[in-house]
Amino acid sequence: MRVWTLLWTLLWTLGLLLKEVQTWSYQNGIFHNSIWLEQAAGVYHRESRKGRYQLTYKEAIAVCKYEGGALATYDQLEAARQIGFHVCSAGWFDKGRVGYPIVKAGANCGFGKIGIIDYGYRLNKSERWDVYCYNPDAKECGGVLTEPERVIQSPGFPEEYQDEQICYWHIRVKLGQRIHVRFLEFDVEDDTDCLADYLEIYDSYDDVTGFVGRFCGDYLPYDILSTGNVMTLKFLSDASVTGGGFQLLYKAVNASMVSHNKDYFN
Ligand SMILES: *[C@@H]1O[C@H](CO)[C@@H](O)[C@H](O)[C@H]1NC(C)=O
Ligand SMILES: *[C@@H]1O[C@H](CO)[C@@H](O)[C@H](O)[C@H]1NC(C)=O
Ligand SMILES: [Ca+2]
Repeated sequence: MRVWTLLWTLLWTLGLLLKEVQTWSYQNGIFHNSIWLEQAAGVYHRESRKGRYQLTYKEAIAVCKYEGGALATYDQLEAARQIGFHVCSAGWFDKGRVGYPIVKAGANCGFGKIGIIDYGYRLNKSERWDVYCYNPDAKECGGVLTEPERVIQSPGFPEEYQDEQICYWHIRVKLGQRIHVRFLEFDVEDDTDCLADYLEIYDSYDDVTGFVGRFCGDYLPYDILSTGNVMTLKFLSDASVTGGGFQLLYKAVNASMVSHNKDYFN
C-alpha cells in the first residue's frame, strides 16, 4: 500500500516537472506559431480571417497591402528566421513562392529540417495558403513581455494610433501565475464586426489558439483573466480612420490566490 502511495507521489512530481519544462521551453519565443518579432525583422505571418490556408496568391498580396506592407522576399523571411521567427504554416511570399520558416527541427513540422521549407514557385496561383508579409514602416510596438506588471498602449499613445499598424504582445509570466488584464482607456475605430481596426486577445502564446475576443469601439472591455501564464494581444489598424487608442494594465497573479471576488488592482 505504502509503495503505491510513494510511486504515485513520484509520478505526480515527475508529471509536474515535465509540465514545467514544457512551459519554459517557450523561452525566446521560438517554439510556437506566429511569434511576433516585428522590431527585428518586419516579417509577419497572416492567415485569412476564414482560417488557415484560404488565400490565393492574389488575395495574399491584398492582405499584405491592406496592412501597409508587401509580400516578404525569401531573404526577408530568412533574416526573420535567423532571429527566431518560427511558423508551422506554409504561406505565399514574394513572386508566388510558398514555404515557411523553421528554427527548431520537429517531427510534426518541416520534415525535421531547419531553414525555409520551400515549396517553390507555384504554377497554380489559385492554390490556397497563408501569407508572409513584410512591413518595415509599422511603428515599433509589441514584443515579448515578461515583467509581472506592465502597461500596454497602442502605438503612439496618448496620440491617436496611425493607419496600417500591426502589433503583437506576447506576455509570459512565471509558471503558476495567471495574467489579469484591466482596460484603462479604449477608443478604436468602431465597426460592427470589428473588421477595420481591432484589438484581439488570446489565452495562449500565439494568435492561433485560445481566442478570447476581438474589441473595437469605445466601450471599455471587461477585465480578463488568463487560464495559464501566457497571453497574446494583437492590435491591427486598416488603411483609413483611426481613434484615440487604448491603454491597459496587466498584472501577474498567483494562481492559488485567484478568487472571483478579489480585486488584484487595489
Ligand atoms: C489550381 O488550384 C486550385 C485550388 O487548389 C484547383 O481548384 C484548380 O483545379 C487548380 N488548377 C489547375 C490547373 O491545376
Ligand atoms: C506569489 O508566489 C510567490 C512564490 O510562490 C511568492 O514569493 C509571492 O509572495 C506570491 N505573491 C503573492 C501576492 O501572494
Ligand atoms: Ca481604421
